[in-house]
Amino acid sequence: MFKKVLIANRGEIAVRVVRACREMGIASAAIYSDADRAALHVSKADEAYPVGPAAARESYLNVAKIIDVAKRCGAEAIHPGYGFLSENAQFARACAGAGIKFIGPPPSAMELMGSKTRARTAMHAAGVPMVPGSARGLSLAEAEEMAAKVGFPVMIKAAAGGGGKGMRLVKAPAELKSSFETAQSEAQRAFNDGEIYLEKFIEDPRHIEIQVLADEHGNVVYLGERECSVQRRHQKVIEEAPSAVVDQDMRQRMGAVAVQAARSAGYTNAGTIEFLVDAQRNFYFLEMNTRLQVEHPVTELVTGLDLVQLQFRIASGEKLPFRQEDIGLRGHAIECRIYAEDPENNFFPSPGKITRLLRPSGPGVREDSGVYQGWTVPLDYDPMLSKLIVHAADRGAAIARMRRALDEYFVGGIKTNLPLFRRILDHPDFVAGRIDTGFLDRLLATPATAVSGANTLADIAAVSAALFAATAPQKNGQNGGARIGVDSRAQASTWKRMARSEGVRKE
Ligand code: MV4
Repeated sequence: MFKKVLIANRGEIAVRVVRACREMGIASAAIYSDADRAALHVSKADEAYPVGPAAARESYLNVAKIIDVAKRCGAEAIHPGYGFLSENAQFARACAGAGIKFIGPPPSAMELMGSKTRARTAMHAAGVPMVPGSARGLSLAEAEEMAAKVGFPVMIKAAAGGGGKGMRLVKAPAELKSSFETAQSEAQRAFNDGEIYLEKFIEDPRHIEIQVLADEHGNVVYLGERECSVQRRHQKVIEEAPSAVVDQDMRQRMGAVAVQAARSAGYTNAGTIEFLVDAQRNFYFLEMNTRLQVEHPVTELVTGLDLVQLQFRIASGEKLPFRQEDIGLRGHAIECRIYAEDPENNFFPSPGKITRLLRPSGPGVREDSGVYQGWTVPLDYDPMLSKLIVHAADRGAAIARMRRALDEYFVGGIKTNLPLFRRILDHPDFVAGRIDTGFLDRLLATPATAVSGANTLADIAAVSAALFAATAPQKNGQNGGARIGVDSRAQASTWKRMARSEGVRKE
């Protein structure tokens, strides 16, 4: 096993990787930009090294600097987290060149999956089900021919894109030429690669992905699926495992396909195969993510495995410590991504100082956070603050547990998307598992109806009292915990409860 690992990331994922290091007796080295001197991951790691200015390009994306730090501090391996350099094959090559193990797949597999057309060709050859369309880049004339063959509507996509970048829906033949030309020039500008391919459009699909693990001895397993359909602008908002539409038979078929995809790509370490699932529950390969993903904890909770520890074991040359038949799924897990953004103002980022932080805990609650009370969230990076993850016996119990945990969660000083989650978790379609990639846009298109009893003078008084309670210094010998006048609403908010106990104290 490695003695020291450098973590080339920040925020909650850097903290998550430090925790795995600590449990495995591996020394952890953090890096930080000028904006992150006081960041949580810096204080959690055993060592921390500055890598440059706030701008990611000059710090967290500075390949030469990061490799230099790793060499100087004696790290034998680099964990890239997600985002930043995690899917950069050149970085993985540079690590290898410096004699440092990159904790992830071989650069060749990263490059294959980085080109959507190369990936489609390879996956098609491996027998992976595909949305009907082209495997390679097309000229306009070829695109017109292909569109006529698969039928409208179609989607044109940039080969170098992914995650929704460089995509266009084309509803009718008359629109194809201009859409193709704009998509091509956009892709050329954004990715320096104008290659375009075409697929039949799947209407309101679900996004369901399969987690795989592959060791360096040819063993590959799948760890079930994650349902990731609740998203906005290609940013996932809630993920869960298992999916309400995947039964044991479908899981086994998707898993076998994912394992075959990973094998044929020469894949090692942790990876994810994304699928589009249509209304008839047909599944189609979308892309492969060649990194540990944000939403890995839901898989950890239902499998009981530690994916980051397994990444370290795989990267150090160990064999997978289990076989497919040893993997079981237990209960249901849901994750909410807590962002510093304002749902009232088009989800505009809302960085700033966290003046008050009350975190949820208790049975079945996990919070993977990158922040602390008193810290100022910088505006230079993705504004995700933490991930709130719950685990319970079944989906209904997990939803109830998440509502309870959200009630316990309070972030003061900045706007967060916490109020959005209550709306989602109360929505009849979400509760029934009727979710697809259009769910959240549809929910956001309907104005937030006032919760019964909200916005009254009493509520304003309650909120004021809660803010007082949250910021006033605690008096000795007072717990403020007297409980009278139990609310008929099963889920009284933290604010209301605090306001009530505050009222009791003053009487
Ligand atoms: C599609 C599609 C429908 N039909 N392809 C969006 C992200 C990018 N990786 C692929 N995406 C889509 N591709 C065909 N042929 C619908 C989407 C899509 C989507 C996919 C996954 C998760 C969220 C999404 C939101 C809108 C559109």
